[in-house]
Amino acid sequence: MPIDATQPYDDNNIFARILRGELPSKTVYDDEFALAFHDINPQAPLHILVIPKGAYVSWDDFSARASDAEIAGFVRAVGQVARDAGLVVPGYRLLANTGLDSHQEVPHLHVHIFAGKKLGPMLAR
Ligand code: DGP
Repeated sequence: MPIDATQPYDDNNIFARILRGELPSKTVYDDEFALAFHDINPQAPLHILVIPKGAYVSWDDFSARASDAEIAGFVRAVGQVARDAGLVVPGYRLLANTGLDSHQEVPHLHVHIFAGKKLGPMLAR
Protein backbone atom coordinates (compact mmCIF):
# COMPACT_ATOMS: atom_id res chain seq x y z
CA MET A 1 0.00 0.00 0.00
CA PRO A 2 1.40 3.43 -0.86
CA ILE A 3 1.86 5.73 2.10
CA ASP A 4 1.04 9.36 2.72
CA ALA A 5 4.39 11.17 3.04
CA THR A 6 2.98 13.44 5.76
CA GLN A 7 2.05 10.63 8.16
CA PRO A 8 3.80 10.46 11.54
CA TYR A 9 6.89 8.27 11.71
CA ASP A 10 6.10 4.62 12.50
CA ASP A 11 8.84 3.17 14.73
CA ASN A 12 7.91 -0.33 13.64
CA ASN A 13 8.33 0.11 9.88
CA ILE A 14 10.55 -2.47 8.17
CA PHE A 15 13.55 -0.18 7.75
CA ALA A 16 13.39 0.99 11.39
CA ARG A 17 13.53 -2.68 12.35
CA ILE A 18 16.51 -3.25 10.03
CA LEU A 19 18.26 -0.24 11.63
CA ARG A 20 17.68 -1.74 15.10
CA GLY A 21 19.07 -5.10 13.94
CA GLU A 22 15.72 -6.84 14.45
CA LEU A 23 15.54 -7.88 10.77
CA PRO A 24 18.47 -8.99 8.60
CA SER A 25 19.75 -7.10 5.58
CA LYS A 26 22.56 -7.54 3.08
CA THR A 27 24.46 -4.46 4.22
CA VAL A 28 26.94 -2.79 1.88
CA TYR A 29 27.60 0.45 3.81
CA ASP A 30 27.15 1.66 7.37
CA ASP A 31 28.21 4.93 8.99
CA GLU A 32 26.94 7.51 11.48
CA PHE A 33 24.31 8.88 9.11
CA ALA A 34 23.32 6.13 6.68
CA LEU A 35 22.87 2.42 6.10
CA ALA A 36 22.85 0.82 2.64
CA PHE A 37 21.69 -2.68 1.78
CA HIS A 38 20.46 -4.71 -1.16
CA ASP A 39 16.78 -4.42 -2.04
CA ILE A 40 14.87 -7.62 -1.25
CA ASN A 41 13.12 -7.47 -4.63
CA PRO A 42 15.71 -6.11 -7.08
CA GLN A 43 14.41 -4.19 -10.11
CA ALA A 44 17.86 -4.03 -11.78
CA PRO A 45 21.00 -6.22 -11.71
CA LEU A 46 22.21 -3.96 -8.88
CA HIS A 47 19.53 -2.43 -6.64
CA ILE A 48 20.70 -0.89 -3.37
CA LEU A 49 18.68 1.11 -0.86
CA VAL A 50 20.32 3.89 1.16
CA ILE A 51 18.49 5.07 4.27
CA PRO A 52 19.26 7.75 6.84
CA LYS A 53 19.82 6.59 10.42
CA GLY A 54 17.32 9.16 11.69
CA ALA A 55 13.54 8.71 11.86
CA TYR A 56 12.28 10.40 8.67
CA VAL A 57 9.22 9.28 6.72
CA SER A 58 10.14 10.66 3.32
CA TRP A 59 12.32 13.01 1.32
CA ASP A 60 9.89 15.76 2.23
CA ASP A 61 10.21 15.06 5.97
CA PHE A 62 14.00 14.70 5.77
CA SER A 63 14.61 17.85 3.76
CA ALA A 64 12.41 19.85 6.14
CA ARG A 65 13.55 18.51 9.52
CA ALA A 66 17.00 16.90 9.28
CA SER A 67 20.06 18.79 10.46
CA ASP A 68 22.63 20.05 7.97
CA ALA A 69 25.02 17.36 9.25
CA GLU A 70 22.45 14.60 8.67
CA ILE A 71 21.68 15.88 5.17
CA ALA A 72 25.34 16.20 4.23
CA GLY A 73 26.15 12.81 5.75
CA PHE A 74 23.31 11.09 3.94
CA VAL A 75 23.99 12.66 0.54
CA ARG A 76 27.69 11.85 0.83
CA ALA A 77 26.85 8.28 1.81
CA VAL A 78 24.72 7.80 -1.32
CA GLY A 79 27.64 8.96 -3.47
CA GLN A 80 30.10 6.78 -1.56
CA VAL A 81 27.95 3.68 -1.98
CA ALA A 82 27.80 4.28 -5.73
CA ARG A 83 31.56 4.86 -5.93
CA ASP A 84 32.29 1.78 -3.82
CA ALA A 85 30.17 -0.29 -6.21
CA GLY A 86 32.11 1.07 -9.22
CA LEU A 87 29.07 2.76 -10.70
CA VAL A 88 30.38 6.18 -11.68
CA VAL A 89 31.66 5.22 -15.13
CA PRO A 90 28.85 2.88 -16.20
CA GLY A 91 26.32 5.17 -14.56
CA TYR A 92 23.42 4.68 -12.23
CA ARG A 93 19.99 6.02 -11.36
CA LEU A 94 18.75 7.43 -8.04
CA LEU A 95 15.10 7.37 -7.06
CA ALA A 96 13.32 8.49 -3.90
CA ASN A 97 9.61 7.73 -4.00
CA THR A 98 7.69 10.23 -1.89
CA GLY A 99 4.07 9.71 -1.00
CA LEU A 100 0.99 8.41 -2.69
CA ASP A 101 1.45 9.14 -6.41
CA SER A 102 5.00 7.77 -6.35
CA HIS A 103 3.81 4.56 -4.67
CA GLN A 104 6.20 4.87 -1.73
CA GLU A 105 5.60 1.73 0.32
CA VAL A 106 8.05 1.85 3.21
CA PRO A 107 7.54 4.91 5.46
CA HIS A 108 11.24 5.54 6.15
CA LEU A 109 13.15 7.65 3.61
CA HIS A 110 15.09 5.50 1.18
CA VAL A 111 17.02 6.32 -1.96
CA HIS A 112 17.09 3.54 -4.53
CA ILE A 113 20.32 3.05 -6.52
CA PHE A 114 19.68 1.17 -9.76
CA ALA A 115 22.55 0.00 -11.97
CA GLY A 116 24.06 -2.84 -13.94
CA LYS A 117 22.28 -2.45 -17.29
CA LYS A 118 20.97 0.23 -19.64
CA LEU A 119 18.14 1.54 -17.51
CA GLY A 120 15.93 2.83 -20.30
CA PRO A 121 13.48 5.70 -20.08
CA MET A 122 13.11 7.47 -16.77
CA LEU A 123 9.43 6.57 -16.38
CA ALA A 124 7.25 3.79 -17.79
CA ARG A 125 5.28 5.11 -20.77
P1 DGP B 1 9.32 2.09 -2.28
O1 DGP B 1 8.22 1.62 -3.21
O2 DGP B 1 10.11 3.21 -2.89
O3 DGP B 1 8.81 2.39 -0.90
O4 DGP B 1 10.35 0.87 -2.17
C1 DGP B 1 10.43 0.00 -1.09
C2 DGP B 1 11.47 -1.01 -1.43
O5 DGP B 1 11.82 -1.69 -0.24
C3 DGP B 1 11.06 -2.08 -2.44
O6 DGP B 1 11.90 -1.99 -3.58
C4 DGP B 1 11.27 -3.41 -1.72
C5 DGP B 1 12.15 -3.03 -0.55
N1 DGP B 1 11.91 -3.79 0.65
C6 DGP B 1 10.72 -3.97 1.30
N2 DGP B 1 10.89 -4.72 2.39
C7 DGP B 1 12.21 -5.02 2.46
C8 DGP B 1 12.99 -5.76 3.39
O7 DGP B 1 12.51 -6.31 4.39
N3 DGP B 1 14.33 -5.84 3.12
C9 DGP B 1 14.89 -5.24 2.04
N4 DGP B 1 16.21 -5.41 1.86
N5 DGP B 1 14.18 -4.53 1.15
C10 DGP B 1 12.85 -4.43 1.36
